[in-house]
Amino acid sequence: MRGSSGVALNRALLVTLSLLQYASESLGVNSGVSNYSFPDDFIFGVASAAYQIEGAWNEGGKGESMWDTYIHKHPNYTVDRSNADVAADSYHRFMDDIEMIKSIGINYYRLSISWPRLLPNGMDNNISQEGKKYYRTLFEELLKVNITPVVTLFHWDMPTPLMDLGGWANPKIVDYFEDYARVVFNLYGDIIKMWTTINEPHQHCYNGYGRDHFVPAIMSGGVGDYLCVHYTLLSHARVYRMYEKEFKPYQKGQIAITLDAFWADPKDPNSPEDVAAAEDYLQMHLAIFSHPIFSDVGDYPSFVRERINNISSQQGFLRSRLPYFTDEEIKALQGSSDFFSLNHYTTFLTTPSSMEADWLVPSWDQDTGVRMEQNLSWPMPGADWLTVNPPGFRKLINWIQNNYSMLKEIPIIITENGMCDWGQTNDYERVNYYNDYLYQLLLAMHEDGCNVKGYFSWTLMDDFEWIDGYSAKFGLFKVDFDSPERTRIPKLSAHSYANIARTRRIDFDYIKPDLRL
Ligand code: GBH
Repeated sequence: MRGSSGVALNRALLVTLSLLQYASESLGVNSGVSNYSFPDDFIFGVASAAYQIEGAWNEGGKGESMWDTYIHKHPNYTVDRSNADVAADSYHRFMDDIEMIKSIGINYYRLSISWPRLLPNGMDNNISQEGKKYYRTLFEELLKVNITPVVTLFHWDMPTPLMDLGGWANPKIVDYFEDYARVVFNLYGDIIKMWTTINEPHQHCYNGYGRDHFVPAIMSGGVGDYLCVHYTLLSHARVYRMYEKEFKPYQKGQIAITLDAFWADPKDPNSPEDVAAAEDYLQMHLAIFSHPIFSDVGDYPSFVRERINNISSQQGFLRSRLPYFTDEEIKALQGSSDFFSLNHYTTFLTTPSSMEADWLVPSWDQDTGVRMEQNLSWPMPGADWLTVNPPGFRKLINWIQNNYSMLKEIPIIITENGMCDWGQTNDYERVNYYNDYLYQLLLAMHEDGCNVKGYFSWTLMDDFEWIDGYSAKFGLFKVDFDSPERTRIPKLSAHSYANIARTRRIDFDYIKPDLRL
């Protein structure tokens, strides 16, 4: 008892100290109200994902997703041995969620449809009536209070029967995803005008197919992960073209793919090798997705193609581990996004490395050849992968804007940005995170001319954070996961984010460090 409260006290002290240090650092740079403002038509939203909040895993005729099946079979998979059977119970409490969004004056909500809740077997011959009704009601209730839903078709909860057939590594998934999307557009396209197809294929393929940090945890490094890359891209293109032909002419919506990227800074900015490593990382992990869609030439970047072909051949493969697109597929992919939907959280430092102890051979990591490190002088408020480095956000947006001339015509929309901590409602660090990241976004827009039209905070409320279970808290609202009601309480950051959306400016002094809820 005594021991553990000592630990708790130490941690509290540490947290307070680092908080004070961070507060003074960031106040030193920014105080008062930002001179730049967000235009009136700039979109401010909040984001969530079905599996992370809905719960009701076996209710209303829902089929299992691969996460349900996998965690039930491997209860120790998540760090806190939790699962998402109930999560924030949003399946039953979505009216509370809507009330929360309304209470902070936000009028865009990015959320996802659970594929197996709508199509219990993943296929279009069996549509769940309850599932169908649930999303209709949810979308209509949002619209009633002037909140525009932005809907993601796939945020990682693959129907188990389709995962059993290989999920995104199975070429037939392109057809099945198209069938699912067509059902969705038919059901909801009359009221939903902003869609994203697939959330963060990079995280999903790299961690889920190439490693075991995400379900399906296949560990097919350098093979299964690239199959996933290939068929998520083709599935996206298929759905984009289908929507364009069958629905867009009268539904008039917009549709994009959601890509994520860390920013990569050279560990030593004076070392040409470190500088090259940062660019290699961005090519191998972001451009592998963005180049086929947003570049003028299309296809995988030649750097990525050559790198993977060469290493494949050195390893004795007669065939490259990275599949090839046909000319027709290259064309279908090019320009297949009405906006650049970007998720961003953090920055890593890069140095070149041909081999790390924990890299599989073959693997995406080994093909990339870059060692990723944390800058320990940046705050790390909650997870070992998330350090706070606001300028990385501006650099990433610039990198994207400058690499793809198409982005002069179509905007970038930030569909996720946020940070995790231990869940305190007095989340002064999150207040600073949003202030500082949004300030860098203002600089990217006003000083660098980047074409950014919207921003969604990740996330509305604490949720099931995949392998981190409920241990990592990202919410603007705290959720009490011990109460049957899953009580939701606003954190300081909910107030300060609301103030930014309302005033269109950042008031760095709006929430004082000594303020307590
Ligand atoms: C996003 O992923 C997701 O879209 C969202 O669902 C998620 O809740 C949110 O961010 C917060 O994580 O390599 O083992 O350390 C961002 C990707 C997912 C990257 C977790 C870091 C840590 C896994 N992040 N990942 S590990």
